[in-house]
Amino acid sequence: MNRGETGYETWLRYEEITDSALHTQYRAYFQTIEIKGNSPIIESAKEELMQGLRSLLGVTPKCLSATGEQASCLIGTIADVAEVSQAIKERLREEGYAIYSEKGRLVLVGKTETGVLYGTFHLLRLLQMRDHLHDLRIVENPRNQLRMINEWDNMDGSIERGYAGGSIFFEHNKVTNNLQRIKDYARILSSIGINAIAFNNVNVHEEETKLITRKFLPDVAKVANIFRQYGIKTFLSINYASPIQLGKLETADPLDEKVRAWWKETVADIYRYIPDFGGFLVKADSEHRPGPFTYGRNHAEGANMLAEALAPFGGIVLWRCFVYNCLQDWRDRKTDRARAAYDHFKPLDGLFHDNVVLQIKNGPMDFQVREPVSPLFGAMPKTNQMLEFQITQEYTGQQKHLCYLVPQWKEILDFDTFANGKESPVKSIVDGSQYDYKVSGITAVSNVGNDENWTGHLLAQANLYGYGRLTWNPNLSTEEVTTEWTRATFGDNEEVIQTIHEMLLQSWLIYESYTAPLGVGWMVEPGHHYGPNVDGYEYSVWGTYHYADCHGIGVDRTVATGTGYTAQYFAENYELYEHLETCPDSLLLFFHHVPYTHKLKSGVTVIQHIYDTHFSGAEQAEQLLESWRSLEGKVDSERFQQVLERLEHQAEHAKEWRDVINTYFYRKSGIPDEKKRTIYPI
Ligand code: GCV
Repeated sequence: MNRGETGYETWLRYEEITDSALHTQYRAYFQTIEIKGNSPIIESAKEELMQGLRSLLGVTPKCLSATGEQASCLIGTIADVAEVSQAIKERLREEGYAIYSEKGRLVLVGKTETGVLYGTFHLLRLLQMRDHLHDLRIVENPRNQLRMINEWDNMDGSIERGYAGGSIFFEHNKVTNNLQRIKDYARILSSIGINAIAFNNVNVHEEETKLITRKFLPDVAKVANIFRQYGIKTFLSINYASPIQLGKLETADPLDEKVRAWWKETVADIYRYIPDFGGFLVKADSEHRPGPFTYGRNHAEGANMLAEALAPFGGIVLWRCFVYNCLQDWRDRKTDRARAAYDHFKPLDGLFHDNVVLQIKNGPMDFQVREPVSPLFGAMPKTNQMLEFQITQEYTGQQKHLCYLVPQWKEILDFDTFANGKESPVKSIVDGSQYDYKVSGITAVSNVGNDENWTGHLLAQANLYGYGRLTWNPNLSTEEVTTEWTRATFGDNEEVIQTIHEMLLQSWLIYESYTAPLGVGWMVEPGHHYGPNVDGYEYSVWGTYHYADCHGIGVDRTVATGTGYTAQYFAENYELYEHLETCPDSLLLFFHHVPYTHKLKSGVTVIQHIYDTHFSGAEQAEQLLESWRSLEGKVDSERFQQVLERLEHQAEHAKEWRDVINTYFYRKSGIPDEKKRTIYPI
């Protein structure tokens, strides 16, 4: 605890074990180790294990290589470890592993080499959690096939919506030379089970368009080589207009023969450099990006053309459903951005090739602190789907505020879509078990940059960790994931663990309460989206995103009188959201326009709820700071200080949120606070 720590080591800091009984037990198991194989992935596993054990136990175990002597710890793939039982072999799927121990001997087998690597991280985690190693019977398989990270990194070194410094991948319009940092990142990602990455921004500007050319492919290949050693496949975001920009063609029409040929040649070239290239991530026809609409083609035609080029090499297309007209005029109160993804994609079900996956943001809008689950999940049984989360905290405090998103993600994963009757939660759609999807999974926008501690706010590392763990197994509980991260990151002191655990678990609802209660969203400054500005959001050019006037607030998305968005849900959820009586308070203003005097299920009026939550939210932000202060001297000073500064800012900024929002709605509604607290005129 006392060594100077910056946060760079994340949860892989492998703090020394001080309990002597445990130390003795662990040492016995790692007296001698035999690791079968020597491929790059196995080497990564070996390196990690040695580094971990050195740090945890203070010893370097003896490695045996086929000496005939029996090692106390045996590691390898099922092909290399002869003694694995048939029962275990049958239970292991691609990337799965088993760890078992008996009679003082420990065996770790992976179905594949990647399984060995994941198993190694699991084994080290057992030591980090101070678990016993006796009588282990662990068999693990990932629930999701694709467990991915998207970086929104630009080649000039900036990161769109990045809050932890610049890019670790690019600088000065080149791929960075700092490959060690990329390797360290690959380790971090692999430790939580990530197996795919697209490392350039989905908004592909002029320079990034060239990443698929021979000028940059050798450098992209260097990055891919590093990720490969950690079981991670590399993808690239592409510009749909590349045939025009790079190929000097007159069109990028997906049905044009020259365009199709151009993509085929380009893809073949990419595979010459990166033989296991994952494929393309595509943002098309959204926020000024080019796409098939320009040529009167639909998105199935647009995606399939790329899919055909990638298919011979086993590549896939990740096609984003974040397609909407950001400049739409919705003053008629019938036009609705929330409808867009479903309206565009649902009619295309069954038309996409089987190496296309639709990448769908968790909600119908855009990563707000609270919004409903996208109705597209489960609505396309004949089309591969994957879920997109945002780890980077664009609308949730930009890593200056503490906002632990695991509880939010759990709610989304567990949300019952009723797509296939009761018990069709989102997690069962995207893990491919509900429908016969060939490819599916989960992806998320990373929160990492080149800040020494990776995520700016040290505690934001918990979001990255939690994301990976849930993607591996969405059935893990929030408590389990949170405890794991807290222990691995801060050590054994129970008071420290408890305090941080509680802070994390409360933080999402605290952030919601002083920013945007009742599902209203979007009350942020334009452009950078930080800080309160009720009418500020840049795409609300035609008015507001919340329709607040002197009588009421909220967006009427009902079929009866509104935009009809509620009809996009399966019957049970449609009924829930359509009616004021059943709509949950937390999403009331997302679905309904109501007078300020409307009584919530909680018994208070909407306006009073706004005042109350903003006052209490700001107080709770102050309490987060106090909780952290109580840990002074119990957390190493550098990391203590880092977090302290962020929480101090948060507590102040929460007051600004409180005052701006309360003042605005007081002025709009003319209704005073029942509790007569001071609402500052701004
Ligand atoms: C990468 C939101 C963000 C954009 C982002 C976009 C997307 O609109 O503000 O920065 O662009 O989502 O997901 O494509």
